[in-house]
Amino acid sequence: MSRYTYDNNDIIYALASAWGNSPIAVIRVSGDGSIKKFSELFSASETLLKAFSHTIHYGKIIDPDSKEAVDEILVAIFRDGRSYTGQESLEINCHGNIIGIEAIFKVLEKQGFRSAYPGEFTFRAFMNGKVDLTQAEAVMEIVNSQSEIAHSLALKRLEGNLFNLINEIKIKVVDALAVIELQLDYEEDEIIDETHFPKEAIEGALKRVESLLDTYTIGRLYSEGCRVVLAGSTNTGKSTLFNLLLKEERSIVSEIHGTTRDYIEAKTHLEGIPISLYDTAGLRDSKDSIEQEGIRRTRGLIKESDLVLLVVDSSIDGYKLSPEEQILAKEEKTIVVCNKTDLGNVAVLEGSYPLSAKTAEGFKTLKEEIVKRLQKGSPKTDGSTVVIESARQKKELNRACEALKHSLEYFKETLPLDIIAVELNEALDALGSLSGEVTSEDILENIFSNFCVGK
Ligand SMILES: Nc1nc2c(ncn2[C@@H]2O[C@H](COP(=O)(O)OP(=O)(O)OP(=O)(O)O)[C@@H](O)[C@H]2O)c(=O)[nH]1
Ligand SMILES: [Mg+2]
Repeated sequence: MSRYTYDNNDIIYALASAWGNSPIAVIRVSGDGSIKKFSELFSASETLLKAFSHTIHYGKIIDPDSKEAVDEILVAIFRDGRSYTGQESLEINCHGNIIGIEAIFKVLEKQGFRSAYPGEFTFRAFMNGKVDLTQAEAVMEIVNSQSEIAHSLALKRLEGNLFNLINEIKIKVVDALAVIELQLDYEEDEIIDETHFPKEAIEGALKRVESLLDTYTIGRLYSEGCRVVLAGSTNTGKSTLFNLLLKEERSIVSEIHGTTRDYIEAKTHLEGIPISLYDTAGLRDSKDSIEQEGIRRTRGLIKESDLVLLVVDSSIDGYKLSPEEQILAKEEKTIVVCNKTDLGNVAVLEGSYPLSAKTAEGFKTLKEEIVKRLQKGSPKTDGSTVVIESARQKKELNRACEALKHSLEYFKETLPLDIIAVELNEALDALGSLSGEVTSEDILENIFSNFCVGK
């Protein structure tokens, strides 16, 4: 493996809790013989050696050189085959002080334990058949999830829902392939007739693959979130709306044009969608070089955004969009917000959303529109559906989808059966890669090296 060499024979350790001071920290240890080796460092070594799996024991970690106690700990024992990794494992509950944790690490190193690489515990779990690849990926997604819905979607994958669904699809393809191969054994012309062709099974598999593919945008949206930029001329109320969306006074608001000169980023959620929200420098011709730079950055942010809220001051008599605003307003990802409607005499532009960022009138409708636009017509989810999230899963599903479609086309074109069988095998291979049954080492390493250490 190019980046890390995961050697499953080593005894590995890592801090499983966050790196920092806390009341309690958890250090994970995994590897064959780890209980015996650890017992040599533990004050109650005999107890540990005889301990049943899933029991917890109090004692002290002793430095083998100085014979001094390093910390008072509770250690949980997991016997071979009954742990997260599938190997003999330990979980050390120690005091959550960095200096103390490092002292324990030193003692573990002296005993020949090795610091784990990112994702190495889950890699071992995968290699020992404790989880399939979709579940391993879900572990990382759970750790990293930024919203309740993202967390719940990943949890469903960890429970094996995606794996089960993939298996159901695979069964259909295997059934179809069996029929084809049987024909291949007996038919001389190698062309199958309508009555014998397993069209229903293939179509059923294809339908499921397609609907799973449809969930990608939504899975991505909830796991990665999106970028929403507030833009427009100066003094239109961008910072006021920014604060309203955040429910806090983050950005400076004033009647002076050009108050916001550099952009401000903040994280928030709308209906479970993680959002990076940007308040930006108002767009205008400016001679001030700092403001010019701010405006240049605004334009950069607009380019990279998923959604732009173009804020317009609708209280100005005869208000007209600048040429730059006109172009922006026409973009698909733009919502035009006509702000300051509380001032009366408003000129609300066609297709725009009227708002008073001051009184919050129109805010609910605007928020609903933002969510709708971000979801882009993807199927709604409350976190209970099975969705795919990773680009890798999408790629494999696409491969399966193409192969299934080809098999149906080739049948229509009355191509020989062995060509159809090749496509069905290709679909099976893609589905197998998805769950990790037939995945190359490079891909595995890529997936697991993106994990955090300790998982
Ligand atoms: N009456 C009224 N005043 C508003 C509203 N929204 C913002 N304002 C006022 O308009 C002025 C400008 O608001 P900001 O939020 O600072 O505007 P901005 O677009 O961020 O301005 P720049 O940072 O200069 O580009 C402030 O005095 C706000 O109190 C609104 O809905 N109604
Ligand atoms: Mg501002």
